[in-house]
Amino acid sequence: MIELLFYPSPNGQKVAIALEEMGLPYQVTFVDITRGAQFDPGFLKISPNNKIPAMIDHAAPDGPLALFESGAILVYLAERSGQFLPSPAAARYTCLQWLFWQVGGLGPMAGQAHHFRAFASEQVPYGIKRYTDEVNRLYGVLERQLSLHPFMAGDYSIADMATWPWITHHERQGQSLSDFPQIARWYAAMAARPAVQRAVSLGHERHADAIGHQHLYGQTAARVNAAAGTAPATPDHVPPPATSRGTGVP
Ligand SMILES: N[C@@H](CCC(=O)N[C@@H](CS)C(=O)NCC(=O)O)C(=O)O
Repeated sequence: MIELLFYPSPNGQKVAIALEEMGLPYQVTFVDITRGAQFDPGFLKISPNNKIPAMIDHAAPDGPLALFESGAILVYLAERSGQFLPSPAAARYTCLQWLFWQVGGLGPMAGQAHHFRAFASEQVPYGIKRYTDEVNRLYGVLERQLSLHPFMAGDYSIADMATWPWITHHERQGQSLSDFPQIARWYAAMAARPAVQRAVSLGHERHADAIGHQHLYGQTAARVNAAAGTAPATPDHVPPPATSRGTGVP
């Protein structure tokens, strides 16, 4: 059985989509990142980056295997199930390059756009413009790719599963799908898939609130070290005051 350490945010949902699409049996352990559960020493042993998603394959062929980082987890699950990551080299690396594009590009940039546009405790016009523009550029890249292929890497793959949950927040990123008709087509096709619908319904009632912001923003190395028991707590791990602007993760 695979244990998914999960919160219903885009990075958690991408793994839930993969598990549902692959038909792998799994159980969900909710990690409430809005209440600081990502700093529990037991969780940090599995996910030293104090972020979801993480997973444990309790029945892995060589013994229990724990992983963090959504891209690594998606590749593992694709190989475990033999689905959604082609074997021939050209198709495999095409899929991996788009997966890495999401994990290293769209995800972090969209996350910053969410922060500056919806959650920051002060309005920073430069930050808002920089990340809204960069997400817009990335949407343009995705639009061009989807004008050539039905899915990001040709056939439906873990690259699409990684990207789709981030597009659900296009409005928060300052983007309109009417400007990107190929993304809109692809987005609707995935939204209609029962596996995607099951995945996004997982824990959908959970939302970050002002207390959540105290745990999610203003993190430093000192805070993680203190939580992991590797260094004494210092004053700079005290959470900043909550903002009243917006709710949600990330
Ligand atoms: N690079 C990571 C990013 C994961 C990530 O940002 N997770 C967020 C939720 S979407 C999180 O756990 N945040 C908790 C925190 O920052 O303390 C991945 O792809 O798995």
